[in-house]
Amino acid sequence: MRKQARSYASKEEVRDKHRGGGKPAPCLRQALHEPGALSSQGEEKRLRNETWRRDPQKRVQVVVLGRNKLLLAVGIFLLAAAYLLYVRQEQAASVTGTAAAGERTIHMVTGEFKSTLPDGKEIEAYRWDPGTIVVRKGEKVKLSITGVNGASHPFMIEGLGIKGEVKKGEETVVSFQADKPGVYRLICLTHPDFAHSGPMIGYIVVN
Ligand SMILES: [Cu+2]
Repeated sequence: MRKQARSYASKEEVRDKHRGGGKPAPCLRQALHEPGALSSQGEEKRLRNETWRRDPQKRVQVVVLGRNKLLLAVGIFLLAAAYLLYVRQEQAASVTGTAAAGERTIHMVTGEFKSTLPDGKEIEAYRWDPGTIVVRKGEKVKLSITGVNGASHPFMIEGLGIKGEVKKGEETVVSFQADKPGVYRLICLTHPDFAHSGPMIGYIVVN
């Protein structure tokens, strides 16, 4: 009997299991009825929606970043192009300057050589620097001379009928056009030779 009863009881247990009276498997419970499972599904949906909603913003951000970088790149490119253009124009200007087209400016300064002899005597010579310039026949030349050494240098350019004066710290500009080839002397009237702290003579070679 005890064996039968035990057997019956075990049958009941089996029937209960078949009716679904027992606790359902955790995985099934989770999938169908567990609020946690639903909320996790909802969470997933919500996250997905949020991602979709956020995505266009991200795309906009990416586009904005891309546009900024593009503008930066374009800006850098334009700056580089402008610089190259400027350099090329400068080079072209200096080339045409030597090609006798337009007026060419030549810069010059007044300089001074100074030395002390063994007996303590000081000697000096004022100079035009550069001492020699070369121009073409018929070329329009603008000679700009700035006074560095010496208070005053009154000068003349032989054969061109030009006279002027260069003072310390000041710029003197003379324009000329030599139609005859030759060597024209730029002479400081105060320092024309060694006896007068010179020779402060420059040479304008016209080819
Ligand atoms: Cu002089």
